[in-house]
Amino acid sequence: MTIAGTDSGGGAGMAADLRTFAACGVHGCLTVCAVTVQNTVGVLGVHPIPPETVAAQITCVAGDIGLQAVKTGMLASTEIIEAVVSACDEAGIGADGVTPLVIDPVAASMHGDPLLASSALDVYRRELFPRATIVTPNLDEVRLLVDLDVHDRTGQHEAARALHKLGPRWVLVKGGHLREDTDVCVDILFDGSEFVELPGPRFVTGNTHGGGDTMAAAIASRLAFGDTVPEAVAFAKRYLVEAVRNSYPLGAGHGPVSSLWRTSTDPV
Ligand code: PXL
Repeated sequence: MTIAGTDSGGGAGMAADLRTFAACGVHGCLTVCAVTVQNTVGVLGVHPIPPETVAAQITCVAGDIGLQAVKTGMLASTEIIEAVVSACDEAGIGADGVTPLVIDPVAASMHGDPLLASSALDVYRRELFPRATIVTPNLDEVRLLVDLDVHDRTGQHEAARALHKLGPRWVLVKGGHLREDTDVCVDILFDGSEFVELPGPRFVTGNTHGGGDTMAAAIASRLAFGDTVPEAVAFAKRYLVEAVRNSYPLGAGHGPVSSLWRTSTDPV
């Protein structure tokens, strides 16, 4: 299940999650937290869903279909995060339950438009992080969450340690925003004791809209099949590299990564 927001431009958020689930062979369920009015140029409006409606979507699906893995994206507000936390606790979702929980701590769009109330950071850290199987921040989200400016690999390690202290079982500090790496993009996976480096090529493209969502959805997909966290993350890295390699222009702004690079357009 994805617990996230919609992007009317179809590039990021829940649309990217569901494409990724489909391409990874997973049936995706959805809990909508917010509707964004958005195109490739920017976010024109954000409309949160009532928190009780958010919780009800999780509860009714968990009680009928059952959930093998859950990922969160845009959660919008403190009240929605609290609703997600209590519905997840009730359904056994999260690191202490039976269902793995991937937290992609979405705070802003590529254009810097806010997708999370700044007052919600506290409840994110306090309530959501301790329940996470894995958190997958980019470097902008690292700055907001633990107040660290990361410029190099050592900084990525320091950020992973600081984030791990907030309670998630695993931390993935993504390196896409690291300017000192000109040819590579290195993500760092940390379980509280060992660092694993995941190197990949860096592509020169502005079409990376939805990249973070796609990576977290690919991790959740593999966790749903029973992969370990390092296996799921290694798969997701390979998956995202191809999605960025196959990204495409759209509209006047930032185009999306291709979460459907594995599927065929040949007629049946
Ligand atoms: O890529 C992060 C993201 C997540 N969810 C929604 C978004 C975005 C980025 O724009 O719009 C709804």
